Amino acid sequence: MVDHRISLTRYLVEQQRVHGHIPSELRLLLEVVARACKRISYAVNKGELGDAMGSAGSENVQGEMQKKLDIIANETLIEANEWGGHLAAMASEEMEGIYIVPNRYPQGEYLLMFDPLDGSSNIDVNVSIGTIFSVLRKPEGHPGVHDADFLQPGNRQVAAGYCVYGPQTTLVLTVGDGGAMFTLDREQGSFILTRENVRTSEDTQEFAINMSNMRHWDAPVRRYIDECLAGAEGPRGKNFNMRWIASMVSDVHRILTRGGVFMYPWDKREPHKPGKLRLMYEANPMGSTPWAGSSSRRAAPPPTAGSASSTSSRASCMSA
Ligand code: FBP
Repeated sequence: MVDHRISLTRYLVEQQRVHGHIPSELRLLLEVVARACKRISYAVNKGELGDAMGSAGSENVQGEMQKKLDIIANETLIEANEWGGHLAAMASEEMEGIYIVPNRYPQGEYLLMFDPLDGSSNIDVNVSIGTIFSVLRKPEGHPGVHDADFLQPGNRQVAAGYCVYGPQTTLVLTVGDGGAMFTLDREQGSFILTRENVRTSEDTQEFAINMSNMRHWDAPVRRYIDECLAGAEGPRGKNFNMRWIASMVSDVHRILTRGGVFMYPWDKREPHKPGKLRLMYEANPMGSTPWAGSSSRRAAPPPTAGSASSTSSRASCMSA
């Protein structure tokens, strides 16, 4: 029986050949990232049977205790992507500095940033977690690759996405023309297209924020949530529900699927810190996936050396 389902490979080939959205090098890079996510999905799915649960006994650059799976996921992405010739370097939530592709491999023109396993606090309790990734072009005009090459504004991303490891393994990505969702067919071992031209619904009845931090919030955030909690009798004239999975990748996937607002605002607990979530491999890729419809970005020339922009943000908020 002919399988008319569209695989990730076929979808990307059509994005390249039919729509001219992506060059072949980027297509091949995205296929390698997807393969790495598939391997991470198998490791996560094994749970206690895979000797990958629990703490790794080490801290990452943010001072967070690393889980064994954080390190496994990080190494899986590095090993899968370093030899293909698509990348110049990588940056990860689990690594202190950038990882420059070793000279024994061909140097590519792209930069890959990732949060290997987002929602780490949920790893040991069988709640959905995921991998988040963002792709930039390496600035032209200077040899080698430097930290500053990664510091580009979010609208310079040439591709972005995430993979949720939950009841299903779902890969969501954009190459600049709307988002597409793929579900992992475990029997076949391939990602199959399940939703295309994904757009988030305009309206919402749900907000996602860690309410236990309310006493530390700034007044505008407090007022917005108070208005939602006031429900139909309040200024917004409708009832809202609250959801908080504490895995941003899963909260944002829900919002992409049925609308909502996700917030992890700055708060007074650490006033010097701009917020908990990282701009380059959490906020930028998750903020871009649903809305990447504009054609302008594809025409943008590769950035030149020194075109870095600031990366600090005060409040992370993604909404319908
Ligand atoms: P990491 O797990 O990658 O460190 O990400 C941060 C995160 O887990 C987000 O996924 C989630 O939204 C948030 O922290 C949960 O924070 P809190 O535990 O304060 O609710």
